[in-house]
Amino acid sequence: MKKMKIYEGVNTMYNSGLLKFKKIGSPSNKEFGYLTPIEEMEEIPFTIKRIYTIYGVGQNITRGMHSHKHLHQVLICINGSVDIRVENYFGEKKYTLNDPSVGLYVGPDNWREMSNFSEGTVLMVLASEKYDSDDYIRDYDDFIDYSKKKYEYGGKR
Ligand code: T46
Repeated sequence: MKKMKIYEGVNTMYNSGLLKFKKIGSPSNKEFGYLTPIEEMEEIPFTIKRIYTIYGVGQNITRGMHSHKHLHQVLICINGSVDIRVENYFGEKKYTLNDPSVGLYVGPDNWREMSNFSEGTVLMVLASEKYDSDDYIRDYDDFIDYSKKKYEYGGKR
């Protein structure tokens, strides 16, 4: 994992926060628009092994509701808007993603919930590992127990 400057959330949360990407273009040149380059180990603090997109989600749907033991991810809302609630042993925080030049880094041991998808939302996720169903903790009580055992006595991250 590469150390990245996380510009929001770093004081309140361990292991998650917003990453601001470069936005090439200018408001005075509306016709050109913008371009946001994203490279692994540059804007993204890990090697990207998998990309998936979430789209076509109904408005009253909540997705996620699990944590990961080892997976690092960056969530980028490339169209529309979605709320992401992240919770870990140290606290919780809610983010609204609605800008393709912003990514939400979510590391291991974070419970995540995605809700309030606007119509047409496309959420792209860059992941540090290939899909592994054994990496998920899908039961909230198991997540709490796992986190307590890992962090309660100042356990290592
Ligand atoms: C996460 C949030 C942000 C695959 O076969 N391959 C994949 O790479 C993924 C991500 C999922 N799947 C299958 C597993 C399930 O049968 O797709 C189905 C839906 O997956 P899930 O219920 O885990 O989807 P979400 O939207 O609740 O969670 C996903 C990711 O799984 C998760 O890692 O952090 O998006």
